[in-house]
Amino acid sequence: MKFSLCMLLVAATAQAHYKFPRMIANGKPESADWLAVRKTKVTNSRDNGGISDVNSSDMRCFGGSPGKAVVTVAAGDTLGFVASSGIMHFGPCQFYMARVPDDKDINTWEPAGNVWFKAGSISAVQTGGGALSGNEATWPAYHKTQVSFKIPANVPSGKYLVRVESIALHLAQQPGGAQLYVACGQINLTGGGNGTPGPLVAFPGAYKANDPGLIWPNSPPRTSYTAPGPAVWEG
Ligand SMILES: *[C@@H]1O[C@H](CO)[C@@H](O)[C@H](O)[C@H]1NC(C)=O
Ligand SMILES: *[C@@H]1O[C@H](CO)[C@@H](O)[C@H](O)[C@H]1NC(C)=O
Ligand SMILES: [Cu+2]
Repeated sequence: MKFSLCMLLVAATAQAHYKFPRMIANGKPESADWLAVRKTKVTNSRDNGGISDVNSSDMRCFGGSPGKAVVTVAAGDTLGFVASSGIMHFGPCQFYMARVPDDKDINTWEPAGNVWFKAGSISAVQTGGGALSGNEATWPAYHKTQVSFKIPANVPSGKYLVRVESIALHLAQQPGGAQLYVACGQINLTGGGNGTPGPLVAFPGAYKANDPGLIWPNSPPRTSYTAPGPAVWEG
């Protein structure tokens, strides 16, 4: 009896998680899952689970089999990701980009070291002062089935990995309680500018388990929130 109840809870929890298997470029979602988005490890691509150890190398691309395609997108355009089954937990959703060296294969290049700049962030919105809550008004990404950002126009043309990250805060009352849902899309950026994006950070490395942006106390409720990581590079 106890055993079957536990199994039911596990099943119910698993359904509440999610993944990001397709990009949306030029207004159109890709035709199938895990083409230009590197397939995440089975705990995410099959079981919809997140990452709870921010020191793990999973923080780069969540494992990530080699990619199979590249989407072409122009600087200044909007790039999105499909969240299959929807973003079922509240928290911020952020986008990082890493330039793939010209002489490396975009399908297999490992984005280790300080290679990532933050290109977008959908964070908490203060709706009229007072406490923030775990609802859709505070968290614009919550319950969405797709999320997007505008690629800064000044990013130089070239091959990039685009890392989408949704941080689930519902169990983040203690360090290690936040769940991170991550995936890496592969793009060929055209029409770029001559900016120098930064600051560049590493995954793992950019986040600590006790970062205030990875903690969500129940009481007293927070009145402000800053997502973890560096500022968005505006170009
Ligand atoms: C994660 O890495 C940091 C920095 O190296 C270290 O201080 C911390 O103890 C590590 N945390 C875990 C849970 O391994
Ligand atoms: C990216 O686009 C440029 C310009 O059209 C092209 O020369 C290059 O082959 C493309 N690279 C990839 C990886 O698709
Ligand atoms: Cu969940």
